Amino acid sequence: MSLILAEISDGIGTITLNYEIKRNALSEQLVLEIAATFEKFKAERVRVAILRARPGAKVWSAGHNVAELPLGGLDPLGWQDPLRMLIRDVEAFPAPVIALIEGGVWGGACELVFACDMIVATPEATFAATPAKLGVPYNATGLLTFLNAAPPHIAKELLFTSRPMTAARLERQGIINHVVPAAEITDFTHEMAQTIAHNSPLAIGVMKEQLRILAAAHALSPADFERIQGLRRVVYNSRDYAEGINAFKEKRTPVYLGE
Ligand code: YXS
Repeated sequence: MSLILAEISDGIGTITLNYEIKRNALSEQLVLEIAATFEKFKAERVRVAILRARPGAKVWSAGHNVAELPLGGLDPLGWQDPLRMLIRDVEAFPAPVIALIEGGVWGGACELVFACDMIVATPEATFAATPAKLGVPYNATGLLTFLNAAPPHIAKELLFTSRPMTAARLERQGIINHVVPAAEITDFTHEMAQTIAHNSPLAIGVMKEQLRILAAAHALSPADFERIQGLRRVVYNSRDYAEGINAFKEKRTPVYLGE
């Protein structure tokens, strides 16, 4: 059974997350299906991609599939992790990706939405970044996504509190492009996509890639790289990391001891 729906119409490709039973958790299978769809969209020279959940969704995505977060001293967000692959796919897709948001966006899905080129959300949509709640040592490129999308104090409030933020608050911060009522959001987003689709796809694709390169242009010394890896290893080898994952699986509140 496919975990997404995909369609192309008038040069606009739409991917609909369709894994409601697990609240559109970003499992490896779902991520691979999105990646394959992006390849199909590329072959069909799609000019805009829209990433959405089913209309009326209460949860847009519950984030990384917690059941796929490794224990036993493995990096939970390494290069080959499905969420990391999905973020890179969105950033590398040669046309704008618009996130159409209804419902709650959680954890790694919050980063996924922030990595999209534009965000259109309903007033009821909420956004929560959850590494702190789960005890996960988020990775450097993931944190850079937050830092490139949000003012540092807002990024830190999202990351340190794990509390959902409203679409209105994020729109005031310039993170969300438009807040649109649910009844109008599909047409609104398609109208914006059609405007883009009538412009030069070459110019847009090259500007998108330049903006990606510029946003990622940070000098990091080998010593800094090794320090980051060492700091993260302490966390994913910690009792707290295992506690966060196990508490989620046991549907209880985690107790963090800072070790
Ligand atoms: O118990 P069953 O088998 O029915 O499955 C339940 C949930 O276990 C499952 N599910 C998930 N499975 C894997 N990974 C997930 N992230 C996940 N979220 C949910 O889906 C079934 C229905 O869930 P339920 O009963 O809780 O639905 P609900 O409608 O009452 O509540 C919806 C949510 C989204 C509020 C609730 O499911 C929830 O709080 N989910 C976890 C949100 C979250 O903390 N996500 C962060 C995942 S970790 C991540 O993204 C990064 C690694 S990080 O943390 O670093 O950002």
